[in-house]
Amino acid sequence: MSRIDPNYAAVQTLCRMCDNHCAITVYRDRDGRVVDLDAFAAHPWGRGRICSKAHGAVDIANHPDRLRKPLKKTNGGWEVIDLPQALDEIAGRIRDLQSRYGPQSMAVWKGEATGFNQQETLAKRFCRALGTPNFLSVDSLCFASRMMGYSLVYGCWPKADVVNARCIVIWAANPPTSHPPLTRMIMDARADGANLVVVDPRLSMIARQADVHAAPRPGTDGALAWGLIHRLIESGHYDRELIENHSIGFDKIAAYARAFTPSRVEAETGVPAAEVERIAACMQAALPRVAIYLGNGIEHYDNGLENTRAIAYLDALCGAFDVAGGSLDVEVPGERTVTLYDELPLEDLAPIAADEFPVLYDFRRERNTMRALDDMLAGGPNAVRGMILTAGNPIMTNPNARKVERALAALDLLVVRELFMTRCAELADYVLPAAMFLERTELYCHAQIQTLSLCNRVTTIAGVQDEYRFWHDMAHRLGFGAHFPWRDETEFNAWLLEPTGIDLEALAQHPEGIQYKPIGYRKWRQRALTTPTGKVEFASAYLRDLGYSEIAEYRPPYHTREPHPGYPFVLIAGARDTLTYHSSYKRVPRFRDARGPFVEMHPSDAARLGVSEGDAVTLASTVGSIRIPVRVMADNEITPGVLQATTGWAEANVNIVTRDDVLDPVSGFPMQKGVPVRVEPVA
Ligand SMILES: Nc1nc2c(c(=O)[nH]1)N[C@H]1C(S)=C(S)[C@@H](COP(=O)(O)OP(=O)(O)OC[C@H]3O[C@@H](n4cnc5c(=O)[nH]c(N)nc54)[C@H](O)[C@@H]3O)O[C@H]1N2
Ligand SMILES: Nc1nc2c(c(=O)[nH]1)N[C@H]1C(S)=C(S)[C@@H](COP(=O)(O)OP(=O)(O)OC[C@H]3O[C@@H](n4cnc5c(=O)[nH]c(N)nc54)[C@H](O)[C@@H]3O)O[C@H]1N2
Ligand code: SF4
Ligand SMILES: [Mo]
Repeated sequence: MSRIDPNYAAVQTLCRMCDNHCAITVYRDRDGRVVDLDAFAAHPWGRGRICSKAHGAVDIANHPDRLRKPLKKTNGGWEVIDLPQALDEIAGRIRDLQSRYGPQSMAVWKGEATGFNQQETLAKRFCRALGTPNFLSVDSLCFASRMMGYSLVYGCWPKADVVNARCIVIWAANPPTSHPPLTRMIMDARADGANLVVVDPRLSMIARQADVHAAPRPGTDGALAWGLIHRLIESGHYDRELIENHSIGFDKIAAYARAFTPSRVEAETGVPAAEVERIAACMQAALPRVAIYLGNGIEHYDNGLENTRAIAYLDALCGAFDVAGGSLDVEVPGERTVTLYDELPLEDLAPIAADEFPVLYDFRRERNTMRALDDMLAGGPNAVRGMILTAGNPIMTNPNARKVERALAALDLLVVRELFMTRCAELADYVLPAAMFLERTELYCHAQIQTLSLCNRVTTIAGVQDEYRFWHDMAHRLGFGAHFPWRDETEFNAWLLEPTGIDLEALAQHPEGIQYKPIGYRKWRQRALTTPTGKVEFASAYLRDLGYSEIAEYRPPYHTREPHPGYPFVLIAGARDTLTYHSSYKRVPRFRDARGPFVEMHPSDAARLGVSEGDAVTLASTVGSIRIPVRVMADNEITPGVLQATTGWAEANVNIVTRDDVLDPVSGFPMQKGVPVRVEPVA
């Protein structure tokens, strides 16, 4: 076994094969080659367990297809060039574009693969210094809608304290596939007697474990939330101290909720009235220890933000906000901010991004990717003509993939930083090999346990740059090197840490992480929240002034609201699977061979269409169609008329079918779920 062989060095770090960051020990041989990894039990996150995806990191580190040299497109083919020359040429072309078309003609796009923390803020810093409002990212599809929905109410996105809960509500999420560490917490709390409620139109893995599983029609969750708000208020069980002294707009939601009787909720969502009562009873019996965890399944509907806001109200009504076993307003370590928003406000640039989706701009200082892609195709004064893309593969993951492809092809300059030659990389003018997580060092905060850890560089590939080094080298070539003065990641990390009172040496000595602050509760008693009024905002004057509704009024989702003749099915695309990760890792044979694309279908729909397990069907929406094999589910696993399809497979890219022409009016999130589609058997 490698792990006990004295020839191998063991390095403690965190796994970033997904965003859970479980602690791992990585083994490397004398040549610096990664040979194996296993769980690092001393770290409180992960607690000695890792999932099967983690091992794929070894395959990726050594993969024969890894990009190792910069490539330049010449006459439709690829030429290998030196890194300094590639960076010089790219800098020259950026300068040229910006002098001809203005600073906003450049964009930076950051995908999910480097996370939402340090690497994202570095990319934002570079973008600011470049003088463009066109920072684009996966935040237009992931997490930001939930973060904004909760933050509008609480000034923060509280973390469900599942371990200490008496009632756990898993809403639009399936942790056994997406968040294995959370699943273990749920199971421990269940063993201690906590009840589990799951809200999901499918009988997901977690729904199989539930005491109550409510299966609403896709995108109707807001109505269910309002039904629960109605029951909690009517029963008088809500937390009076929090509501009377620290909230605003309670009367307005109490009045609005009255219409959401259990029978009205049943009519809207399909969840039987008695089940609505059971969920409310489960929550009431556990007050205030009700932990609601809301997943990504809520976000991809055109009413996702308001549905989130309605669900967010429940924390406060349960008295669970910032209470053990409820939802925690976690504290941050207080590291330095990287984004340059204060130093370079660039007020004149804000209108482009802020006029489209002001809430996204206010919270994230970024532009909606769907609108930016439209501009790339249309040209015009705000058009993006050059882009650096890192850690993402939007042709596979943004909606209306054919259009994404056309938009990227229309650019004058596309630079892609990648591990592999992806669909997006194929369209680039320059492809730069990027470091994977085992080839970087960065800080990571497990906010839930308020613990800071150091992710260590385990290995290096000659000539392959980490994210910091790339932004640094580009900034120095473009004349704003003063914003990237640190020689390398380690110097940068030391600067980040300075105000926290924890230094790099201490972190290096504590691979199990350092808790920077003990968890505190009910902090709203001592200090104002960061909402505009400092209180829990059931009603938001900020949203009202922007022309949105003050409280989270329920609006049915597109597929029940708008007629769509010829498209009788409703498609949910992208429920996670244990062995796949978006479009990443498809090159790892042990994952690819175990899986493949499919669309889940109710047996009655399969019978009506005359298709059986494994048969190919055409799946079509108003924007595009694909061929994909059918998986016939059991009678109770999915609702008739609803389909669920895998994402990330080039041979059946479901995002060719999902739609970018219907966006949530507040968050700007696209319709990647709840898409009206038609299905036809392939002869
Ligand atoms: N193995 C693996 N893990 C991952 C990822 C991965 O690709 N693979 N991706 C990571 C990323 S980036 C993310 S954002 C997270 C997402 O992780 P989660 O938030 O847990 O999302 P999913 O696992 O997709 O589960 C969403 C569930 O929502 C349900 N759903 C769909 N529509 C609705 C609806 O209208 N209402 C309700 N109530 N439920 C609905 C789906 O059926 C599905 O079971 O996972 C992360 N973890
Ligand atoms: N229909 C539908 N579409 C969806 C979703 C859905 O539920 N349904 N989910 C959406 C969500 S939540 C998300 S987060 C997005 C994800 O969308 P993307 O961010 O586009 O994610 P990936 O497809 O994983 O692409 C990541 C790319 O980064 C590369 N990469 C891996 N590690 C590194 C690294 O360390 N550095 C660099 N520079 N590159 C690296 C990988 O090779 C891969 O090509 O997909 C979204 N798309
Ligand atoms: S859940 Fe699995 S892939 Fe994700 S960080 Fe943990 S071990 Fe790695
Ligand atoms: Mo995501």
